[in-house]
Amino acid sequence: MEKELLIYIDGQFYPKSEAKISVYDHGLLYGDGVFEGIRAYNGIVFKLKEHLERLYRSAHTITLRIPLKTNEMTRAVLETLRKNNLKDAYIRLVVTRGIGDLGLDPRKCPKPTVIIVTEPIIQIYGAEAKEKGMTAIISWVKRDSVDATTHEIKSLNYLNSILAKIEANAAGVDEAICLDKNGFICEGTGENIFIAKEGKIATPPICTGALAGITRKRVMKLAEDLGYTVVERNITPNELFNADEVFFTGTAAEVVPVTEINRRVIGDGKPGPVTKRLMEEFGRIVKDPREGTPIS
Ligand code: PXG
Repeated sequence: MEKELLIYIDGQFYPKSEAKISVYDHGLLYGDGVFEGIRAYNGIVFKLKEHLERLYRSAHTITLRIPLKTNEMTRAVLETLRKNNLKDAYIRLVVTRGIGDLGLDPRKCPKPTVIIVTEPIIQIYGAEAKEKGMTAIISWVKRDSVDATTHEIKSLNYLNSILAKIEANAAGVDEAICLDKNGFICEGTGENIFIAKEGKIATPPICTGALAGITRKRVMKLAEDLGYTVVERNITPNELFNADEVFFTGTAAEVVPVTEINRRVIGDGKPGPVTKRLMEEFGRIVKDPREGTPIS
């Protein structure tokens, strides 16, 4: 039998089949916790520092005191990867409020639960999506406005995104795009969104309730370095339908073209030159040791 993956829970390692937490954990009972989805490429954890900074910011806002200092958390992540002999991996780091009673008062939860799951990369967005582009709908599910359930905080409350994903599934398309309360474009269910029009790139601001994506930030910088103009501004559905190109960015998605939205063809229906260039360059960046933290 193949050796089971080991999961880190509160400083101990457990085989995947035995990695369990209490039903009284407020992460389960109330979605009271924060998380990060991180990736390692070729022995380098891409933007680990930035992911940990965001994790601690999310935790700070919900007054969750993570029991490890950032350098200890870094070590725990790297140790989990080493124990599992992973060089290319998906890393899920979860910190919950911990075990309490059935009431929602976080003061009843003295000790946060820290979980680190690492797995080999499964191609979530396969080669086909990258070559042909993804299909999407704008869903009726509006992104929660800026509060603890928006993605401004990367919390364990993902129902907003999950509802939108259900709509995408029902419509038989790959992904859903959420609007903000004013009807402007916000983001995908687990990706940020960009448009390119006449060589200029735009992406919605974080105040629409979008996550301050780490891939988003890196791709904005990359595009600027390549000579493109990049602006954060409100984008309407009409502009999205009429963009030359639309693409998503995210840890799982990397850079991926969107070629059809609500049955409207985007541009000429094929991944465009700006998207292709960014996909290519981003593929190089993730393997650059300067962009992350080495596992060993
Ligand atoms: N928006 C939302 C709501 C997200 O959850 C992103 C944007 C992209 O952010 P990053 O920092 O990854 O560039 C996310 C990230 C998954 C999965 O399994 C989702 C995310 C990350 C990793 C995996 O669907 N969300």
